[in-house]
Amino acid sequence: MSLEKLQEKVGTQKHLLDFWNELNETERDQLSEQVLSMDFSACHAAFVSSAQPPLPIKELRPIPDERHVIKAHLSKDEVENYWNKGLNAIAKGQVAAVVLAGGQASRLGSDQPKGTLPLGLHISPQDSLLGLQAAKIAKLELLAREAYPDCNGKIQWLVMTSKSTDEPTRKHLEKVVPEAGLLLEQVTIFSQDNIPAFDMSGNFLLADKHTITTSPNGNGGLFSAISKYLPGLDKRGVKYVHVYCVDNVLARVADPIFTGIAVEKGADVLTKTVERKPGELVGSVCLNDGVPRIVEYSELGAELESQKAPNGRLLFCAGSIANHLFTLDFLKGFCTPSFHLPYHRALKKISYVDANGVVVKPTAPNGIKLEQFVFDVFDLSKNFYIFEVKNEQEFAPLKNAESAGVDCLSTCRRSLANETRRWLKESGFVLPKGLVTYIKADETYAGEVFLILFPKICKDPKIKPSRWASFEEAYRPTNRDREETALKCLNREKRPNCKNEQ
Ligand code: UD2
Repeated sequence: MSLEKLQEKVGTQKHLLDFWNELNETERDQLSEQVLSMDFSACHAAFVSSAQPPLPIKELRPIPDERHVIKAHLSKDEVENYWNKGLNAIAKGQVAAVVLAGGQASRLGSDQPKGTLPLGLHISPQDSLLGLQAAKIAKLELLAREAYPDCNGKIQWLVMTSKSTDEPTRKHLEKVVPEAGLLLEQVTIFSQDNIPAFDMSGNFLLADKHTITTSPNGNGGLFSAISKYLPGLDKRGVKYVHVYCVDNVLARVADPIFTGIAVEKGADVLTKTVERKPGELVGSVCLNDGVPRIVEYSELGAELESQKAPNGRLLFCAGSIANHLFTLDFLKGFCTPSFHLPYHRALKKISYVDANGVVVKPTAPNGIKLEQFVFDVFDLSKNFYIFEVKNEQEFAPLKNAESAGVDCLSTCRRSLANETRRWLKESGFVLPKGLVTYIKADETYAGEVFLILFPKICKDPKIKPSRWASFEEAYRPTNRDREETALKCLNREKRPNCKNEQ
């Protein structure tokens, strides 16, 4: 490609070619290829339009009570009914899970993708976020097969990466997917697009003399990137697509209760929330002019942010944890390769090559990255629900380096250990104080381990399932403990079950 042609293509961004004469053949090829692959006017238009808030605020209201399912308010039977409906959908192969793993983990400061980092749990294959998720999927498939022996549904797992996370994520999945007992065929890895980064005036930046700086186009880049896989999912009979962030160590991947609510309510979009407390800087799910959306803390304004409802909770109490469920029909309604959402601006410190060819590492934000947000499609929903769960049971994200002291590796481990302790306690076992234990995800999905294992153990004392080992090592229940739990389990098993449900 001649220099003249490239100059024509870059238009006003001529500085991108300032170092052409210094580049070797390979570097010239790389820069030419990047320039030719970019739509300069579309990028410029995205920069200009992102100056305005993507979705202007009109009138904000909370999600009405009848569309706000609160797990803590459900009876045991209701929970079980939703669980059974979700498990039934899994058994029929109707559920897919999509993990958003394209983020650059800049706050964590790791050069390895978050999903692949060792968590320090020392249990293989789950000692990474992706490993843990793979094991949960395998466990759910097993639970679904046990409940519906005639069905052999697989959960399709789609992993969205980006240019920088793709290769290491693929390598890691090649290892943990078979270890967890999943088939590589049920995993689809695809990459979202990148978009150029800008200086404050809208000029493109050079990362080095032959590379234009780009970054992933936000987790809302999912919808164009996934579009080509939707026909395949449709063919397999998938109806429900769980979309969640890679960084939540307590994420209940393909949660049957979540899916069960979508099945029962006929919801096309459902999002998990946790109760927002005063001053918490999280986005709130609400209605804007009657249409569902997430507003930032700053967009709510001081008055609405702290306003209380008659029940004593915050009026805007639905804190978003980036955990959504879409029906496949909903996605099929708008996902195309060229679909994009309005861009949001994020001010960032972006290294760049200055006019002298020197790489500058700024100490204060000097540039703008554009991002689409996955939840900006909520306004397309025709039947929207929120499902409120407990923060400590389902949300412990890995966002920061250890020095931050919050949302870091040690807090993730602590949350997982606390949740394990709670599961054990609910099953009648109290772990000795100070003892930290984790139950492998192939032993339990969300604490139901004892329902499955104890009746077997009690009926046949010779059975010592190997998957029981980690718990046995930590705490040896007495026979009386076992009998009591078995009794509870057996009583529970007498409830009408879902085997014939279709
Ligand atoms: C996200 C949510 C926020 C809140 C919070 C809770 C969005 C836009 N924001 O904010 O509402 O619920 O999580 O933890 O969802 N990712 C990609 N590609 C990208 C950028 C991000 O796949 O281009 C993934 C990333 O790997 C992660 C997830 O999206 O799994 C969330 O990204 P984040 O950590 O940048 O989002 P955060 O914490 O600002």
